[in-house]
Amino acid sequence: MTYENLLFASQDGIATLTFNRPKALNALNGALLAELSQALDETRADEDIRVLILTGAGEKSFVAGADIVELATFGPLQAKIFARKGQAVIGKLQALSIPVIAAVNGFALGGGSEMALACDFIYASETANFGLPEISLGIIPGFGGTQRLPRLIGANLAKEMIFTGKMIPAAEARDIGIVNRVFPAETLMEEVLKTARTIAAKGKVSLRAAKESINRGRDVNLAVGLEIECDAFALCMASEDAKEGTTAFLEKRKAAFKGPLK
Ligand code: CO8
Repeated sequence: MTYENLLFASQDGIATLTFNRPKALNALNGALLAELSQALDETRADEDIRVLILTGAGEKSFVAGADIVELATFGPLQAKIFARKGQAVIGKLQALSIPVIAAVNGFALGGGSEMALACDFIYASETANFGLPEISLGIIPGFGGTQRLPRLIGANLAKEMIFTGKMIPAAEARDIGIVNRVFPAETLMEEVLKTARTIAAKGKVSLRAAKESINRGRDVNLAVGLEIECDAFALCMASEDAKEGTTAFLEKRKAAFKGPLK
């Protein structure tokens, strides 16, 4: 499918979804969110896609937040509907069973940071900046920022970012645990692809089980989390991938994982 506000391409099991409104620094409007929802459905339906990468078109921005031109026209009811729509799409992103990497190539502000936070991890360019500047607009983050950011970096650091609305550079975002790795802008996508290829060569069933265990375990106590892990581990053992992985080790060869659970 082709989109107006997104570029979507897939090769060798790795799909790349590029936010594509560079004139507005890839700001999220209603049309873009609707297309993103469709693209995520397309990703989910395609068994061949093993890893998804999100990035922004142009050199300046990943996503500079919700589209303020559109936002400024909202009354409270429309704001609630829009926030729900954004949360639902970002929830759909987080719920994808395959690994998702955010390649943050510039501004990740407001809804843009919130989008990146819903990915499994973030690689950023040295030129990237992260922030939740909503407070400076007289509003607050509405696409999950008050919830996902404190869970990731702790309440106090999240409060400092949200209360001041200040942007922080990629290196600082890495130091406080928002970003995994920082690269020069020219090599960011190459590095993201390298990691994506490493992941794509692993078993789809075990990747899914690992992701689900971590994500579901994060919101429950340790005992329940360990139960989730046990069940997911047992389920992996029912897969062709587990048979292949263990046999390949014993036969001293590289495993060739095929994927779906039989
Ligand atoms: N929305 C719409 N247009 C934008 C946005 C945006 N978020 N960000 C930038 N643009 C546009 C600018 O208006 C400008 O357009 P034009 O060329 O037509 O004037 C173009 O992009 C380039 O931007 P600048 O000229 O401003 O570029 P600078 O390099 O000078 O500055 C900044 C870059 C610092 C990123 C600056 O553009 C900026 O501060 N942008 C706004 C960032 C922001 O506040 N984001 C948060 C938005 S609110 C949000 O995300 C809430 C999410 C939850 C919503 C819940 C729903 C109710």
